[in-house]
Amino acid sequence: MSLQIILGDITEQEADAIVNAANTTLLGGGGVDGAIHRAAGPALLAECRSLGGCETGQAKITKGYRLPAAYVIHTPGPVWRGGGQREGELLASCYKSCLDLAAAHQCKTVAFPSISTGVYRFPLEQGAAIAVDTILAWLAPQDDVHQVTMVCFDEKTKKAYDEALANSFAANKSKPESSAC
Ligand code: AR6
Repeated sequence: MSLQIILGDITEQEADAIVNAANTTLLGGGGVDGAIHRAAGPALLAECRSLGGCETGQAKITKGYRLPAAYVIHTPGPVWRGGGQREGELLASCYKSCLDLAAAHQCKTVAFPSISTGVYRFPLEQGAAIAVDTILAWLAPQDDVHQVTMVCFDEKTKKAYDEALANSFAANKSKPESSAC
């Protein structure tokens, strides 16, 4: 079981499942959502149309079509509205819902983008800490998913996730087996 943080493009990841930072319509958009739909091809949108949208903090799964990944797990993250609208709780729910769905589909490798920290303006450092803590807490008691990768699209995002992971290690020195980098 491990969490790794890399710089890269999620559409190129050869994971069992990649996660899409979607919106509640699940009908595509810009950012990583647009990149995933472009790389997967039009059959992905056709399947998404059949799903009836998705609530913020929840997740739905489709096939990966032309992507190297077998599945795409779509999750609408919260739009940042100052922090008083349960944004942190909803962001944690996105990561947990995706991992639960991945495990239910026997996915052993899962790649995430940095959910909500782009167009949805969730503060990067805070979003990274929530992502890392939620993923490590999920990985700790079970081995359904062996490898989780955070795919950061730029250096600034990677630095924030590297720091969040280092902070998590520092806070959990007594539990060194809980993760690896
Ligand atoms: N691979 C990995 N990460 C990427 C890629 C890529 N190919 N492209 C962008 N990112 P955003 P959000 C990073 O805005 O904030 C869409 O229109 C990006 O640099 O894609 O959750 C949806 O339809 C940033 O770090 O997602 C929604 O309407 C991160 O992915 C809305 O945007 C997330 O940025 C969702 O906003």
